[in-house]
Amino acid sequence: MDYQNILTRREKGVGVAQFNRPKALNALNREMMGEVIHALEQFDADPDVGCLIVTGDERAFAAGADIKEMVQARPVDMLNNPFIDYWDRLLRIGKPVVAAVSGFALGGGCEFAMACDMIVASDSAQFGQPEINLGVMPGAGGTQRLTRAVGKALAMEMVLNDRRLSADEAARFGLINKVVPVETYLQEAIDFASQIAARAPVAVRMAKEAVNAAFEMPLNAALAHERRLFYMLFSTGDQKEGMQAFVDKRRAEWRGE
Ligand code: DAK
Repeated sequence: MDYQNILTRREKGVGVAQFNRPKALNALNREMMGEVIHALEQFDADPDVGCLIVTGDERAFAAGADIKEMVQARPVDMLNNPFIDYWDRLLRIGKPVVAAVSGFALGGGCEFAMACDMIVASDSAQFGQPEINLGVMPGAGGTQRLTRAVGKALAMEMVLNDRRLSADEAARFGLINKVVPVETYLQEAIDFASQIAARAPVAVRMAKEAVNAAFEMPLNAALAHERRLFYMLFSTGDQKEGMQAFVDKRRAEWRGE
């Protein structure tokens, strides 16, 4: 597919998809969302890629869904909009997805980052759900993922009163994994992702699924699910290799099977 709104590249076993509508602060329009999800699905199927990154540019990860596309929308237009289906497809990506965030991560941009598995942010990043200023509210997970990450008190302030979080605050409140200098944030995110990409691929995938189950299942069911995934990993060559390598005091060589 020939992308018009994103850039892609592969580095150190990491597939990078970059929003590329800088003049609109990477506002998430239909085309760009379609392209980024397509690119992530391609990377997910690529055996040479072990971890994925979504990023924007220094000034903006994404300043939200494209407001200009929504001004005249009726409920039925929003319902028929493929926008939310793209979110569901993002959640079906098997490999870990890291959001490398710099600048504005607002509205749908913040929701997109939160739908990823981990967030590495530059020290200039700003997280917020300003939909209230437009007479609406978050509609792609902002009231739910944010609340689970930062707690009710702060989530209420952010959603009801456009309270923004700096990168340091976001780290302190558990929304993101780490804060790095803006000059090197993408490279640091790639290094972060490449460490995960070098690990046993099937175990990484199952582990991601199990951690995410903590947000979606009751504890008993999630524990049972975790145990089944754990048992299943004993059918992989990587489990034999990993444990034998430990016994032999050598480095394991993962084959992803
Ligand atoms: N949409 C469209 N264009 C945007 C945009 C956005 N969200 N954000 C910025 N831009 C455009 C501006 O219109 C401007 O374009 P021109 O006027 O030059 O053509 C350009 O980017 C530069 O922006 P500014 O001139 O405003 O730059 P400043 O540095 O002064 O301000 C800002 C930066 C990020 C503070 C400001 O641009 C801003 O407040 N932007 C809007 C932030 C926002 O309200 N985001 C939430 C959007 S609503 C759905 C579920 C969820 C959603 C949608 C559907 N479904 C279930 C179907 C999500 C909705 C949202 O995200």
